[in-house]
Amino acid sequence: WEWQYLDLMRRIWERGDERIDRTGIGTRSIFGPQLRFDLGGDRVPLLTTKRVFWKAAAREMLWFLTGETNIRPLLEQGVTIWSDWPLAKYRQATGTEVSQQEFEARIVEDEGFAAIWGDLGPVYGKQWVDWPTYEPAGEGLFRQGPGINQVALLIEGLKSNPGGRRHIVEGWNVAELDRMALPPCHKTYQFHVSGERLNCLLYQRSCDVALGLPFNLFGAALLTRMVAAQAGYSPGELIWTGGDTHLYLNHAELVTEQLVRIPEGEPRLLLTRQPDSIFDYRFEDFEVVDYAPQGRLSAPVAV
Ligand code: THF
Repeated sequence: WEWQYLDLMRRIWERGDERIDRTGIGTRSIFGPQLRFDLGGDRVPLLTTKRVFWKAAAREMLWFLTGETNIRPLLEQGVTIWSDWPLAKYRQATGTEVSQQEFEARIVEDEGFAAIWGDLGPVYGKQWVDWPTYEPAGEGLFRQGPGINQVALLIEGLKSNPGGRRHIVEGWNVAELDRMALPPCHKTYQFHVSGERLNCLLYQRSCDVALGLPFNLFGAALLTRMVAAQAGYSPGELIWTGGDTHLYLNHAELVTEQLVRIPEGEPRLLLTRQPDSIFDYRFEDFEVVDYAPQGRLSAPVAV
């Protein structure tokens, strides 16, 4: 399958249209590609043409499932992929040139500081497990109702109504977009039962192919595996569809190097324990085997 990823990368680099994006860095971009992977036999879409830090992606996925939106628990586990946005905000608000390391250390050490500067707003986790509701409170007023746990409802729905066409987890809460540090990129997950197998279709509105996509694919595969295990299905197909699917112009070196590499091996993802609920997985429950990637390729993240 990895050739699908590399072909996508080549297509964007050679034929994408160049445009100036929100971050000002500039991208080459195509609209609406699709990738498909069979998750059967424990196979997992993990790139072998560079080392992907799947452990950070797994910790990120577990963090989403807790409903947490503060980067502090991620930093406590050494995961720094969400630091850039709060850091940029802090630098802008205070006019200080604090380093990323200093900022991250302060978030970990100082709970009050973290509460103010570490929160991303109502992003993925909040919408997934605690989507806000409103109830009429008389005289045209509304009060907050109980939050909706979309993930819990998903598992229930998959068990009780396998033929359903509404098995969706949605991150795009229109009313709250302006309070999010970043509106969700991997915004819609739809699940589909086909016989004994559970398929997942992920729609990602905007995709950083070099840095984000390897994480997002692994994360979606892991989520599908957990959902399948909890709802009693075997893993089926993962279908990824991108909206604006791009390569940043400052990722040229990574792209050029990765495109001469040849995929090798077939990594597998093992879920070694079956907890009672999808919310009870721990990082230690995941194991990746047969993963011997080629060397790391680093590139700057656009904020
Ligand atoms: N914004 C942009 N511009 N790109 C993204 O990939 C992205 N994300 C999330 C939100 N906004 C985004 C954040 N996820 C890395 C990986 C995933 C990210 C952000 C950054 C990254 O830098 N990866 C490096 C280093 C990883 C590490 O040190 O652990 C890598 O080489 O993979 C897409 O969801």
